[in-house]
Amino acid sequence: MSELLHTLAEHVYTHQRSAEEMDKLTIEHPELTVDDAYEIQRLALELYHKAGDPLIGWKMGLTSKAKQRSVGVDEPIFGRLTRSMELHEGVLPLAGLIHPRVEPEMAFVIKRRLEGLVTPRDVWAATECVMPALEVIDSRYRNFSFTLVDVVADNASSARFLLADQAYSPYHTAWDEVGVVMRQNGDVVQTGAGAAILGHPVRSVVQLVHMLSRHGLAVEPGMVILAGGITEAVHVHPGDTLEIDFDGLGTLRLAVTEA
Ligand code: OOG
Ligand code: MG
Repeated sequence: MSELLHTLAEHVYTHQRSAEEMDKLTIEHPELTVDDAYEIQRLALELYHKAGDPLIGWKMGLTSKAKQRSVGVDEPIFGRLTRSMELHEGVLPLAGLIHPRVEPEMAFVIKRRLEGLVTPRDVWAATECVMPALEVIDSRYRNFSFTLVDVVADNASSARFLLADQAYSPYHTAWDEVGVVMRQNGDVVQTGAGAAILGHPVRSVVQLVHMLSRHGLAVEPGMVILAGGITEAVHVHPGDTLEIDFDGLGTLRLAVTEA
């Protein structure tokens, strides 16, 4: 089994790097479990690490019922963020991506190690700041279609992310009540509120830490956590401009370019 998981991890890594679509792993390997899928995710990320692209954080995915329904999966998942996934300006070159989608997120930056059965107050005490953010997801599976096992093995569709320049104290506002409006080329395409993330984004961080603990993992100081999409993700095309307005907290802009 462990040899198969290594082989599949290399397969997934190759497609993540080449941006070529692949078939669902579960077509050929229906026997794979969710734990196998997290092991494939871990092994693929070892390959990123060997290529000089270290882990800098974690993401939660499928944290709202709407998102779970839209992809046909009924539980939250976690993925790994590496250094090369972070955008440092509001420009998204499509080179290296297959069929990207963009979604509004909230990011937590953690200053103290978090592990085990933490509570929301442990998370607040360990949070340096919270920032508006966006995530670019890009499933490596044909037609963006997958099962729970497939999407976990493909690192929860992680591709790119952008954090706002402005960081806020965790106590700055009620994060669940922050309204978000996403415009694409001037048209409103999605609206939502922080509460879409498991009722309150802090709950997503709590759940992440619980899930990591089951795998013997922890959130280390300095790491960034994307708490989950606040709305459905929208397809983007070359020439698009996206504006994501976080009520009272600023606007994130993204220009989509060919290369
Ligand atoms: C899985 C990743 C979802 C989120 O925030 O819900 C995600 C997918 O829909 O491809 O990043
Ligand atoms: Mg996301």
